Amino acid sequence: MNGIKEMNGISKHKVILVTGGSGLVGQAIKKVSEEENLPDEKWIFLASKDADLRDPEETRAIMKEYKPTHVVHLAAMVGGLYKHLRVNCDFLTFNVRINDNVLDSCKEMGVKKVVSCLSTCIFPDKTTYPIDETMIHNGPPHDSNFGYSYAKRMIVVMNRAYNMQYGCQFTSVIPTNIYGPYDNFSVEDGHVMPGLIHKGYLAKHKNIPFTVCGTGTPRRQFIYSIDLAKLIMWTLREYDEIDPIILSVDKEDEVSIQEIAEMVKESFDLKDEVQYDSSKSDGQIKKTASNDKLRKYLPDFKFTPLRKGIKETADWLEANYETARK
Ligand code: NAP
Ligand code: GFB
Repeated sequence: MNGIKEMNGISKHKVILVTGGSGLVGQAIKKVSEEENLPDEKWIFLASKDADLRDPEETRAIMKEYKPTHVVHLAAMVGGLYKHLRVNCDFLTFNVRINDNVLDSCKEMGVKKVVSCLSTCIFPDKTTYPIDETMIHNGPPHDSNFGYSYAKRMIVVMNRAYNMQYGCQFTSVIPTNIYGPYDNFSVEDGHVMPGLIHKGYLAKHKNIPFTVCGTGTPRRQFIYSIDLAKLIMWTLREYDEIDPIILSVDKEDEVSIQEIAEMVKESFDLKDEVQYDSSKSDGQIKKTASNDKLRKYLPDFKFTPLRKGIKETADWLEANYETARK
């Protein structure tokens, strides 16, 4: 880290600061950037212990410490449907503060480019499908995660305002549901994929019945964290628009929760039937997103097949169970 600080002062290297660098997406970018090992890019990965970005002073201090030329802004209060239903207001207020502090500090520090991370759950709930980038503000988001959604929608507004008044090159990406190594595998607080993979692990190793929450009928698009890392890095290097871009698998690759439950069952070689607890909420029924804009830029990008990504993530959890977030 010290070497990076010194180099920033005297060289033309890009110094790329990743907020939320200890999480699912941050760790995937770390892996890809280490494999690429480009000589003109220095990557710094922050965790919340380095700075609580809800605090303006801590945010300013960490920016001054590293003097990034570029920022990938991932840090956020993140969680699955059932956590959103419990603490919707925290999702709104924490994320509004984090985003305001990060973008304000980036403007103050003259950061050349910022890529912030949104989510396809921010789109209107009552809509036509597939959803595209132009539809963000066309109606209220789903009730279950309205706090998080409005906080994230404001990034789009802020990016535009910072560009209009100050000429800042602040943009954003909109990924679908993400999964992969280093996820939060908490059954109570996490997203569906890490939740089901953890439950698959518990069924295999502790004989606890493999139970899916809800009916299994809602549909989702899933992107593997390593694929998303590559696309975010492309966005940082090549994408020049201020308006957001959806980073998603094709709409034909949308699957039901039941289908992913069966793939998880297969990964752990479970024999018993999957149980469904239909007393639990299904949340949003679907949020099918279009990747047409992405395909215009990168027509040949190959996404990791879902079965392969699930197996790799399940194997990662088996190998790292003691230290994994859960
Ligand atoms: P994650 O694994 O939960 O990681 C969250 C990251 O944010 C961690 O590095 C965490 O630090 C950091 N963080 C949280 N609160 C912070 C605070 N107050 N100050 C500083 N850092 C803080 O999340 P992820 O899944 O990688 O998500 C990355 C981005 O993608 C987020 O913006 C999220 O909204 C978006 N996204 C996620 C999904 C998904 O399915 N996971 C889907 C669409 C969009 P610690 O590790 O120290 O806690
Ligand atoms: O990933 P998830 O929690 O959030 O998925 P969303 C919720 C869907 O998976 C619901 C079903 O249909 C649940 O009934 N499900 C089945 C489970 N079993 C489980 C389980 O064990 N855990 C969980 N969590 N769900 C999120 C937003 O929406 O999308 C976030 O709330 C975020 O803000 C994320 O943006 C990408 O896909 O519904």
